[in-house]
Amino acid sequence: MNVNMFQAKDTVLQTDNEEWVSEPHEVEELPLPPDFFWGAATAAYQIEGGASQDGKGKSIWDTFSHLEPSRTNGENGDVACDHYNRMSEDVDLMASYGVDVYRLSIAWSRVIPLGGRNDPVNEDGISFYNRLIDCLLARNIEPIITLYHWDAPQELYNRYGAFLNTAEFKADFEQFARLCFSRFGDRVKKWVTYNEPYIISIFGHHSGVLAPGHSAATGHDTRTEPWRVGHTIVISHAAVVKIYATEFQPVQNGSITIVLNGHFYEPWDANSEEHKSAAQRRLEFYIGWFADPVFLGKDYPSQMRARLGPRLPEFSTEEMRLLRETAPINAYYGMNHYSTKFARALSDPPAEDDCTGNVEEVATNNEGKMLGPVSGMSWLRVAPDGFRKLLNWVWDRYHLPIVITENGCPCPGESQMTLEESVNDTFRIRYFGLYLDAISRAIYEDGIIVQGYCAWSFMDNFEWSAGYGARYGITHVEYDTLVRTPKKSAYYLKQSFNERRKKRD
Ligand code: GBH
Repeated sequence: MNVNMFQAKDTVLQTDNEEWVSEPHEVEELPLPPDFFWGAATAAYQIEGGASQDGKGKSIWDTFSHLEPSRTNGENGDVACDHYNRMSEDVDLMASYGVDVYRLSIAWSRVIPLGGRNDPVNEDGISFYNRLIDCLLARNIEPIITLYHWDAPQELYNRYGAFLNTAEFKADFEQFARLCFSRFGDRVKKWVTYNEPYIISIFGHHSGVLAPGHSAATGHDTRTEPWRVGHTIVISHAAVVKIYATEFQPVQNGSITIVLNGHFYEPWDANSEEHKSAAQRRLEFYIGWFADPVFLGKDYPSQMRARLGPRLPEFSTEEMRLLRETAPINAYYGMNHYSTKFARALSDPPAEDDCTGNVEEVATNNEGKMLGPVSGMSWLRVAPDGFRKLLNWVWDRYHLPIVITENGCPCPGESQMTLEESVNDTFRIRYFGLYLDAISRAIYEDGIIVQGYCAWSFMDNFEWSAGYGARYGITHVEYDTLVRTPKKSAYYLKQSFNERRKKRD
């Protein structure tokens, strides 16, 4: 196998020379529907900066990124891309890429500094998002707004443990959502409640890699915390969907849903029933955990009930009714997807705080093969076939239109590159091309409805625990000067979407 097939001749990319399970094909620029929309995504804490500007309160990321010793590579989002002060320049730039949509998130503690339902509203924070929304609409870019992309007001953890107290958190989240719908909903028609509940629950309250950093090592109960957090997310999502549907949708006519992330899982041994069912179980523990209650109005997957027992909260009769009532209101399945892994069944008994269904995630299969070329992140391999299989898995189980709300990668070695090297991002172009071809195949060969696509990310930004080294942007950001420079992939996406959509005119 020729590993250089994935490398551009004009750049030096460090990919490994392992053997891959299925070779990524050449990009074919396959068609997409004429009304397919595309854009780019960001999250408030990763780009805004202005950490305490104009009355913003502290979020758990302000706390977490200032811990000693650092858990974020010695870096923080105090300034980030300074988008808070460079917003209109950024919107001009995205307009020059020809995007249809821009997916952003609202920093809760910017609009309600303390976060609670009886706490004061910060009008300066409201006015920032008003200006941003108006700026987008003036350039014909539709905002897709996520209410919660990981930055809970610190005060809510101080008061009652935030997600760990379902009733209190639900009431505060409802009020925050109401504020956003009532102030912005005249112009914002696409709402997302939560970004990636799995990550909030597991990475925030089990491994502790992300804020608030709860783990066994910090004395937290990792047997139960993630499942309580997940429960709070499911219930408060449904409650906010109901509020939107009853109080706002009739007049504002927008839509609402949730965004779930997930890798696809191939069995570690493709010929073994044990490992095949481990792959299926891993998908249920990752995606079904949230998607079954939210989109089907059903209990958590039965595999989870069987394996987690009393660690997994029960839905009350009333909660079940709320889930059944709100499930059909969700407008589409919001999918964040980056890569595929192998799932390997572990031997029983599982660890007492197991959260995977006793499945190990590995990068190599039983024959020593890898999934595909590695990007700038070791976990993120180029595996467009896995993406197509995940689209099929989600479609078969939930029968909902899908919007890709995040997809992208850093180029191999990009964290060490000069500006000139970084903007010549042929690896990323190839990744986008192959993943867009996979969407085309899913639509035209598998009969799946996919409506739109957001690249992650509009610009390089603060990549959480990895700090500023991991560059996912289609725009390069020089952090010393905060100068933005478009990468080639930005123009590739512009041209590729134009051409792909013409093919079906
Ligand atoms: C998304 O999370 C986020 O929404 C976005 O803010 C972020 O910048 C972007 O992806 C890029 O990371 O333990 O092997 O799964 C994606 C979820 C969680 C995926 C952490 C990678 C670590 C490797 N990510 N995970 S692994």
